[in-house]
Amino acid sequence: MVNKVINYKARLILDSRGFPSVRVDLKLNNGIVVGSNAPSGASTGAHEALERRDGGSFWCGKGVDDVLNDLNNNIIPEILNIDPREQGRVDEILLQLDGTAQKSKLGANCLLPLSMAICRAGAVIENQELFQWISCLSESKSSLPIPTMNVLNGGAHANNNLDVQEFMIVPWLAGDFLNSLRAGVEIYHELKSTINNKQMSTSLGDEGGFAPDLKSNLAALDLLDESISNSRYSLGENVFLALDVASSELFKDKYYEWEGSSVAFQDLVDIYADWTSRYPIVSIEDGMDESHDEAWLLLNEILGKKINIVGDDLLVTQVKKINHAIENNLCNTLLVKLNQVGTVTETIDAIKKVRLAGWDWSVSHRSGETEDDFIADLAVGTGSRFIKTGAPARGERTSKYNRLIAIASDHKDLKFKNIGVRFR
Ligand code: 2PG
Ligand code: MG
Repeated sequence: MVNKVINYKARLILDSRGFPSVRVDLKLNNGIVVGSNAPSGASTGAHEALERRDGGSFWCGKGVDDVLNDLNNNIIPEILNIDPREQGRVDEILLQLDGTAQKSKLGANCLLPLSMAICRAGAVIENQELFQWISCLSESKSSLPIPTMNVLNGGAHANNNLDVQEFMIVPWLAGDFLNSLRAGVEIYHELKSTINNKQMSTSLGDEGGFAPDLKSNLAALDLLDESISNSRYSLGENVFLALDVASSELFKDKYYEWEGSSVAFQDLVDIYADWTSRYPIVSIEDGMDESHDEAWLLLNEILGKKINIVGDDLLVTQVKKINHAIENNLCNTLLVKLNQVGTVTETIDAIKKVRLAGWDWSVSHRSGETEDDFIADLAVGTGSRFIKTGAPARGERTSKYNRLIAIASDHKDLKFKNIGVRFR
């Protein structure tokens, strides 16, 4: 029997911020329906694949009617006769139909949900779980990623006074994903009590972490330290910390707007070095602006031996940018976001590139998410060391953790990633 898509529908859905997004459902000739959703970023990189929106006044300008029309009438019909297991061929056709460097013609929010739905279809036809199929496509060994849970939100994801966008806890109980997840959840609730006891706000930011006003960025690390001390876990032993500064948002006229003053990149490196000497920080993401190579080089030289220097806006999950960073020694870890590049094949190419260079990578959600749990399988199937998918709260975040829980409980043979000796 020839495997193919016999029916389809692209439709509007809402994302976690209440804005329109795109879902693509595909019906296969075995009767099974698969579907996937596009996520949406807020602190986006200048070079990432673009989202296409209708503009105008409906849906606050963020409507996706043009995308849906294109998918339903022009794009999905183009790939109907291809076996969905030919992911590379489908994605190549999508790239040709778009034909632009930044997916500006069709939009990443048009290409990606279709590309992901095709990947799900391939898994169904192969009678495999999605992560197993992704492991075949990426020629990787599957494993369970270490959760990096964003429990304090700032920057563009909250309306508090923290410059740093994400303060993450990294629970790691040797050898066991499920125990580590439990530790992260317990600490999240301990943090809520600690904040409550100080009579500060426990309102949440976009990724489900708390968003209180604090007197400095360092005070956020101290608050995590205090909450972890109140829990049964120990910082530096079975729980670590990670940051996403998202500093492109802070960069103005060659300086960084930091706690009310303009700070030079050398001083910012000193601040990070000081923090990493006080606290067991395993990674700093986007510590410098996406265009500031000189600053990245210094940061990577000073701290790259000790911790993961993660490129998000810097690399935008694109091989060209990754090559530049490898050649110029700008960082040592890739943050993987499917919609920064637009198709599953290009995302896997980016992972293969950094794997060859001996880097780590971390599969990531976006701040605007949906209940689609695709990235959980992407993290497992590519053997990602980390996954970044927000706080263990709110449905669009927990959908990923819940998928990981299902994979971990059903596949006891999967190894939990090692945090790496240099952090311990
Ligand atoms: C980031 C992400 C996800 P956004 O900066 O890493 O946490 O945020 O989706 O807003 O770019
Ligand atoms: Mg980031």
